[in-house]
Amino acid sequence: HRLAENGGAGLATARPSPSGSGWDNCIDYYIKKQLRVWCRLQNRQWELGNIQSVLGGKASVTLLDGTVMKVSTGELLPANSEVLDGVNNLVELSYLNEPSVLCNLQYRYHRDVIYTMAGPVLLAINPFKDALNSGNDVIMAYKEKILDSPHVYAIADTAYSDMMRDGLNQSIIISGESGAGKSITTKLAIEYLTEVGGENSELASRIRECGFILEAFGNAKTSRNKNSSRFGKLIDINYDAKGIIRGACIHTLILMFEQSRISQLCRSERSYHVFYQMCAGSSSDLRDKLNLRMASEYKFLNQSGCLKVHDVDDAHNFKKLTEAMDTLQISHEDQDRIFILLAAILWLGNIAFEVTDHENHVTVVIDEASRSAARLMGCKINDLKVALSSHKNQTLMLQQAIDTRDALAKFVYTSLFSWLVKTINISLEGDKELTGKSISILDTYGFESYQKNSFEQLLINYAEERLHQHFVRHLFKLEQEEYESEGIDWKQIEFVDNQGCLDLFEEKTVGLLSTLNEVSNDSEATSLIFVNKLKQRLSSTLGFNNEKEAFRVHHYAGEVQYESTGFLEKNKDALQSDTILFLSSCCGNFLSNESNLSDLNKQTAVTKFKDRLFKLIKQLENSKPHFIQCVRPNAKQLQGMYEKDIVLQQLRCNGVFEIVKMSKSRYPTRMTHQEFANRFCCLLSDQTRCQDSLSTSVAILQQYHVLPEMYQLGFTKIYFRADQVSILEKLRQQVMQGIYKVENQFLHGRV
Ligand code: AOV
Repeated sequence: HRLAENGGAGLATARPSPSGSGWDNCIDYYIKKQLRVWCRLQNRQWELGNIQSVLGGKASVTLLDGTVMKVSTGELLPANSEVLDGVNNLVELSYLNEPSVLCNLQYRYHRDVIYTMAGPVLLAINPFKDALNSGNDVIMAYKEKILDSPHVYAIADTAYSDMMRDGLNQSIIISGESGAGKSITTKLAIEYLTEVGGENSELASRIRECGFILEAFGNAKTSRNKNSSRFGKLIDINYDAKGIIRGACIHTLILMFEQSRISQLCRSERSYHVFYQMCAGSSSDLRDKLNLRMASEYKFLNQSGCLKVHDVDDAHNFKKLTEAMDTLQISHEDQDRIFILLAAILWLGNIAFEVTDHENHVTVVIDEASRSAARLMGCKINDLKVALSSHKNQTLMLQQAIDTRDALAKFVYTSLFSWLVKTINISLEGDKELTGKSISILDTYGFESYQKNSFEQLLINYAEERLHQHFVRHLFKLEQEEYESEGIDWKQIEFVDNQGCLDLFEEKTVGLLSTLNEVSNDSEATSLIFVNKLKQRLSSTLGFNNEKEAFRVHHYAGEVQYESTGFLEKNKDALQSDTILFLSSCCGNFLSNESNLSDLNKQTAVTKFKDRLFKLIKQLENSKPHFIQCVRPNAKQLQGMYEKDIVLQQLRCNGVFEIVKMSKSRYPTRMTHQEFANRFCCLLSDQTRCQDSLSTSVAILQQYHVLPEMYQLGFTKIYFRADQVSILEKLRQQVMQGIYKVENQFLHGRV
């Protein structure tokens, strides 16, 4: 019963390898055996080759295509042997240098294998073409363990099995840049988790369908992704003790900061999908009821010069949307109310103002737009006119009136979105009494860095920093701290900790967010005052660009420059009191009773956002995490194109190399002495059993010849290398089934 014949993780290969002193000790060996090396050429690209000879620090290398190059030995790195080409887990590579890792991923990618493990983390490289390896048959293959290669399904299966085995909540955290594939990956995870927890097929299909509704209202075409989520979401799927789905709940990091998309679009971007779907796909009845026009006739939609997305059929998607709403049991009456408000928003955008005096004071033009908006919102045209053109009995000036109109439209949309999430959650609630543990899936926004970055990007990237800290904490900090406290012999692995950047944001009085809040509270303040205050307080950590009133933050994923214009207004996020009064007078829709209108203006956008984020992180802390990192293989969203520099930059930022290094030397399975002894004492004969759990554990390990390098005994726990315990588990099963007999052994019903 000798265990660990697979060599285990972390064993050194027999061949000598270049170390700190360079190639001196082993170059002859590489020449003699004709082992492959990586050779960096003048264009900085790495190519495979064989060393022919070395003279005075210069090596002569034959590349694969037969060319011979002379390069300094400093430009050579050891390459893995051919048998390791395209391994499933990067941990299996003997050499973990950058060209080896990049090449392994590329080898797989070009064979349509988009998933690879980096230790415990799944890497998913966006194929930008139809997912080849998904669907019911593949799900079944993973469920029945016929397939076990890296896949989202495999991760979901592990989460589900861990939940069933340990009775603990689990989470699947999906990260990656914008457009890297997070939302598609989330869909696949949900597909799997609803399938394994089957039986309740009605609920399962609701959980799957609600994604489509949320996408319609929360996703838009951006310059990086034609279906970009503009909100973060956490979906909990709740199971009973038997593992059957009993309900689900969606938590959103709401759109409150991407409200600007309702009234202002960047060139070639679009507003939320649902507007275009409604304009393209409504029945003639509905069109009449809403006085609906084509998307091209609405200012909120036509200003960006982009109304259609290649390969997207908005009319067809409108049909899918209403079907999904039916599945979620959103009544036709409520559906109508939703479309009425959406149409009201579009007509609001077309409302024009007329300047009435030389001081630029305005009045609302009474035309089709204002009449339609008033009718759809259920108010008198005169009330709308007053709400949009005056404040505290003073007539507004043009820009103020436009701002008021846009704020109203944004508020209506945000309220609608919140109402929708609440309604969906009621439909997914299921059977609360039967609910035991849950698996939460987190789909975030993804780090964003554009030529011009604003308030929205600052909040998105702040959330990404928080989540990255969660990742770092679980994969590096907690584990290394535990080894230390358990007295395990362990060499610390260096990693980049982003705590410093988080402190920059979160510092109580002088941090970036508090400074923004402080300045926003001052009604006289300007963005220049804000940037100057940042200069006073944070000049050692931030960079500045005076021309653009901009500041630069050094994020874990790269440096981003934020232009501060509009920051204060967006943070105040305030509706004028007159607008609030007006909203409470609207009838026939659910705006007036939706939010507690009087509470609206008490908090800044930053404070609300941070609150939500902290709640979300707290929930994640309460679960066992499984991580998936999505990777964008090129910047052009093209299939088959693998740009090494772009991939490398993402792998570096996410600490993939350190994770693999850590996994090579870590002990993934751990049990307390007591747990181990109780579980496996059935493998000992009566004579060899001991009194205390530590001695029993040691007796088991010795009797079954577990190699000393395969485990370590800590003060309270035993730590194992990968796969060691599963071999003992198999034996234990055989004992339980009577296939294998331990000499003189009696079970005593103890196991
Ligand atoms: P994201 O969630 O990471 O972006 P998506 O999941 O929306 O990215 O993916 C972007 C696009 O890449 C999708 O619309 C698909 O065309 C394609 N894609 C991604 N993953 C796959 C896959 N596994 N199989 C096939 N195609 C895929 V953002 O929401 O912008 O952060 O805010």
